[in-house]
Amino acid sequence: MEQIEKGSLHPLTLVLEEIYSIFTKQGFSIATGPELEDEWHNFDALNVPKDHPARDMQDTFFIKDKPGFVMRTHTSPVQIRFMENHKPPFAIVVPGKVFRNESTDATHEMQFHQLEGLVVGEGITVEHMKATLLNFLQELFGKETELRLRPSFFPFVEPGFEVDVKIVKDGEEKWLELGGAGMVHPNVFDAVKYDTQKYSGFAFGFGVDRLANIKFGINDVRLEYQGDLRLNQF
Ligand code: YSA
Repeated sequence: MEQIEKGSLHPLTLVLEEIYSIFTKQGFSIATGPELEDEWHNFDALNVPKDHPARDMQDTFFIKDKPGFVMRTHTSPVQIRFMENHKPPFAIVVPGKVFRNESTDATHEMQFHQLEGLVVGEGITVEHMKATLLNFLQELFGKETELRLRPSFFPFVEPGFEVDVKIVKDGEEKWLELGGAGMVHPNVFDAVKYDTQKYSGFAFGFGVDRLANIKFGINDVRLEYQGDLRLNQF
């Protein structure tokens, strides 16, 4: 009888399942939002005005037949959608596919996945952010994993940070950039009519493909979208 090869889960699915387990154990809920997004949620409400150079940071696919709409360039608009319908305190993570009109290479695809996080309540500080991120990365990559925050700019946070992770594999150390994070900007809270005197919060956004590649030793993000059955090995 012909032997039929057994399939297996995609590396992105595997890493996302582990991510959900780590965050739900800590009391986070999982939220989602639309891939076709209006510019207000994708940019304006996130403190990125129409003429702001920060819009150039993300190469946008605009929708010809639907003016005012874009393929979302990041999962951050789901922060706004969630806050429009919920009152603090809460802690969420948001997985999702995002799209950017850019040329591809081993670390860049036109479609990829991000994981957004948002924690809002009274008395939330940058220390809570650092502890949450470190715990997450150590659970995912092991107890030796270290976190590095570098000052950076994202319009929707102040202060903002670039998040790097130190991976130790076979005795070798390597720093890799995972994404951004910071304390939610008061203008973002104003957009969703939260009391900025009462509430504070932190947010973060990581590339899930990058997390999966580190986890499984995959060296080219484009492999994840080609339906290549050799990915079965993970
Ligand atoms: C920052 C601060 C916050 O409080 C919340 C979220 C963020 C992240 C922000 N929304 C953002 O999208 N930043 S980013 O453009 O630097 O992308 C974040 C991560 O997505 C990158 O560090 C990288 O890991 C991944 N990424 C970006 N472009 C990519 C990509 N992965 C694959 N292909 C691409 N083209």
